[in-house]
Amino acid sequence: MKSVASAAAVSATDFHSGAASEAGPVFLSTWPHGKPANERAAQVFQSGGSLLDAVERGINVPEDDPNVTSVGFGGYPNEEGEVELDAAIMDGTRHRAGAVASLRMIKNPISVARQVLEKTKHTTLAGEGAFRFALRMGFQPQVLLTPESLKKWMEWKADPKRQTFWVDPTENHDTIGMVATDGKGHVVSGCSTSGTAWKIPGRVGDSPLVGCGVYADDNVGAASATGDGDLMTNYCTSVSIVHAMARGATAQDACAELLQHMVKTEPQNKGRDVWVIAMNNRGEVGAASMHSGFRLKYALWRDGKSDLLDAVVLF
Ligand code: SD4
Repeated sequence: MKSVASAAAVSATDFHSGAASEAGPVFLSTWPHGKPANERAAQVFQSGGSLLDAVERGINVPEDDPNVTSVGFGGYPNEEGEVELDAAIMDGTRHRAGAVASLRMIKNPISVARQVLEKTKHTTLAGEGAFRFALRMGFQPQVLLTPESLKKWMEWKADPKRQTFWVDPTENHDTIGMVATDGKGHVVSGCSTSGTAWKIPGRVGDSPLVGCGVYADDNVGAASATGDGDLMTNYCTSVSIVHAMARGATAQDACAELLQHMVKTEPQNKGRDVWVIAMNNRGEVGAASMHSGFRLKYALWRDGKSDLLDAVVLF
């Protein structure tokens, strides 16, 4: 039987190859901190950097910001009080990604993921091996807990009624997902996170997994996701969206189609935290929130204009 994926790969060629416009670059990111990230990415690209450089350096902005409590430095730690970071970056031209999972003590996992992409034949490095690779690449180890994130962890630890997983979903949704095009049909997808707060050590979320947190194919477009990675991993979020675009859906409809499918397979998913962004290789974008309880704000940079917008709510 022909798989959905292979059918979609065929239709990717049918629908979109060569359809890219000559418009300018577009950067699309999750959450309000996506705005300064897009602005940095645009600046890097306009100064002659590649699209991969732009997405990497854009994502470095929330990674470096201690006030963004679920990305990079200052991200909330796992249940043992250690920050473990996940990130991936995918190049739509080479159809290849670099990724790191459960990386400790290095504040810019997206840059380590980029090194995996550029310097190795591997796609994903995890844990101790990812850390040792980062050291070999010249990254400096540092403590990633801040006084604020340590305080939050101690409060959680001290609470006898604490949940052992995802204490307060409304507090910790700051993962950065970024999708971008150069305006000439090339697309890149990047994602970086400290994952769910108080996670079990070693837990790998959707963000560093190719097809889940990131997916990019110059023939079609790119997607990324933020939210409940333990749920979304099971739906291969980003590749599902890109394949829907390959079958002819707009970026917005492709986002909606995936969320509807998630609810069709399990009605309770209506209440789960799922937020997705997508862009086709012509720079047309989509963004969707599963429910109105916590609506995704997404950042869009286009034609020199940097905006923060509300995603479409499905349920
Ligand atoms: C994860 N998807 O590790 C990430 C967390 C996230 O908004 O995106 N929060 O499951």
